[in-house]
Amino acid sequence: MSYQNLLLEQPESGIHLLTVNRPKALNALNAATLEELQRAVAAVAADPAARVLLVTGSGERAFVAGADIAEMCGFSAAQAQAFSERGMRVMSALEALPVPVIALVNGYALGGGCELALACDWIIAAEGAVFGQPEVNLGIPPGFGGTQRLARIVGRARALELVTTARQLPAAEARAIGLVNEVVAASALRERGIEVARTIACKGPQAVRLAKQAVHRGLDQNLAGGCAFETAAFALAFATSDQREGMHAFLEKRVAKFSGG
Ligand code: DAK
Repeated sequence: MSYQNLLLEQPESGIHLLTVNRPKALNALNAATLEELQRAVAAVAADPAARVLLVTGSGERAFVAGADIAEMCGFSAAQAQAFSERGMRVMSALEALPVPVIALVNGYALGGGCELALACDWIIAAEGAVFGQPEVNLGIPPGFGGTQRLARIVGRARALELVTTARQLPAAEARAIGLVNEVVAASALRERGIEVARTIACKGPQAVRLAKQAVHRGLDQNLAGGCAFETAAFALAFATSDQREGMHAFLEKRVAKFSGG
């Protein structure tokens, strides 16, 4: 599958690395890039051997500096709606991937770029990364789920401050408010992402998928509903060969060899 604005690689077995690659526009998301992102996410979803997806931006300055302002500038309301719907579909598809998705934020993650990172399961940031929802500077509100996901992650008051003031946060502050899990040197970002992905890739693949699904399903409903889903996921794991392998390996004091079955 060929892409003009993305790179989709597999640095190691089961580990996919998606790079938004429009460095001249600081990796801004135009409609063509969103369409390619949709295809790339679908390709990862269709790979039964996938274990983790890492998402980053090319170059040293930006993860993604937002939706493409030059393209959006002349939109009619109908075009804006279609663009927002396309972006929303991409973010939802990313979030719904069965495998963990980790954003490696290497620079500016602004507007649609911050929203792309928020749609990933968690964020590892380079020391110089900058986060923000500056849309109100342009006379628009966020349009790819930023008002919703940001509030769920950092809480109502912080999200409201960020989306109404357009204040940009350095990586250390983003970590302090729970937007970012970990901050590393820029030179170590890719390797740290692969290291975390490797840790996940050697666990029981079905168990990882079920655990991810349970967390997401639970956050969309009340505690009782979430716990009911967790019970079903737990029971389902006992129909897998990986559960038997994992438990026998523990009892036999050896490393488990998971097959994904
Ligand atoms: N779109 C298009 N081009 C961009 C861009 C963007 N978001 N960000 C940067 N660029 C381009 C610049 O125009 C410049 O291009 P040339 O002039 O070289 O051709 C090149 O990237 C380098 O940028 P700068 O020269 O500005 O670099 P600086 O280091 O001086 O500044 C910056 C870096 C990231 C602080 C600055 O570029 C900046 O403020 N960029 C815009 C950031 C921003 O406002 N992002 C939010 C975009 S709005 C919706 C759907 C979606 C959305 C909202 C609603 N609906 C339809 C409802 C989402 C909106 C957004 O994401």
